[in-house]
Amino acid sequence: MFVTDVGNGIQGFVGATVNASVPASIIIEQQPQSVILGSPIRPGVRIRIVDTYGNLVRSDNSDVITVALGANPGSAILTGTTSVTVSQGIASFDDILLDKIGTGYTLVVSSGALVGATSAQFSILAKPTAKTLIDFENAATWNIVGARNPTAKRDPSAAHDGANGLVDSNGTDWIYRNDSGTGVKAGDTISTWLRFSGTADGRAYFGFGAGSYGTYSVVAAANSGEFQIQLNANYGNRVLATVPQDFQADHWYRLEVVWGTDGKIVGKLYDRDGVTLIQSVSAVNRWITSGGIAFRATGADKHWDTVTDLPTSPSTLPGAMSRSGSRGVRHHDIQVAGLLVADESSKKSKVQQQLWTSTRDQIFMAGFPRRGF
Ligand SMILES: [Ca+2]
Ligand SMILES: [Ca+2]
Repeated sequence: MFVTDVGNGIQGFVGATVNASVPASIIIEQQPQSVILGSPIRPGVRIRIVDTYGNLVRSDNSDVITVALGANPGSAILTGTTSVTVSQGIASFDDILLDKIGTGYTLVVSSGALVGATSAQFSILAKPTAKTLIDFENAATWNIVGARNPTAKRDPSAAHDGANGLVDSNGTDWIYRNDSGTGVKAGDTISTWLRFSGTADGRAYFGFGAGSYGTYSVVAAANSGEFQIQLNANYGNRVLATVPQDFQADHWYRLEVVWGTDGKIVGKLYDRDGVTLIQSVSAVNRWITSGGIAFRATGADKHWDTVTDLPTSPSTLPGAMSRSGSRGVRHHDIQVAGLLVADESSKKSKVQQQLWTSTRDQIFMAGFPRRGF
């Protein structure tokens, strides 16, 4: 060590062996961090036993450290493993949990005659709550891509919650909304309800991050027995990931998308109870970071209802960044007054002939709905 004798003006290096003395006090090495209600405090609170000179007492394998609440503004109860025996002078509390939200909590660590310590302040934060983006209870304005008219309508037969849901019938039409209040972004968890009506055939596309440039989607592909994540750039089809999965008719499923800020996208298929996980599929892609909600259906009617969005951590998420425009696409987004025109089966073939203007580039025509509601 480098020593200075100030009085005599001498400096120099000397060899020294520092042997820790007896345990004297507890130091909090890893302070408690603010967490969301229900989560244990992570990383775990870590303490060290030091002697009167502040040296770690490595020889201490016996002192039992207890952690308790100090300041308790939320009248919380502390649970988890609150007493830990030190190992080489160190102890960690890895599963302690507070049961109430609050700001300005502190922890106090103690052990017999040792001088204890009080932690820095931390908070228990309210759980973010899922926000309903679309419930199909009221008329809304949708953009239509890929068809002159949408084959979709708002209808009580498709209600999972409330009085109405979306019946999306077979067609090349994608419908999407990206108006205020329907935006989602990387970092969010997005959910919706899906039912194959009558026959589990065709494909049901649930788009997220949708805009004029295209969308991502999770696809319940009953026709091929797959559950997929797709990148629908310009509303084309590119499979990013797929797993085998069969679907039942007249059976509600909940589709969930866990869209990571790192570009990892996990699509989850839950059973009709909304919590039993049936299947999941994941991919990594960073082409879109935010946008709206989209739907498409092929085959028999698909019923959709109740789109919710749960921000993972609202305070830490980056601001919304939308991909704007895209090259080589000549489509217009027509604002439909009201929700959507109803499909009339007799007109399907005629309407479909008016669709794709270019197969190679998948250039789209905008829809011109004749009526809305
Ligand atoms: Ca509804
Ligand atoms: Ca349709």
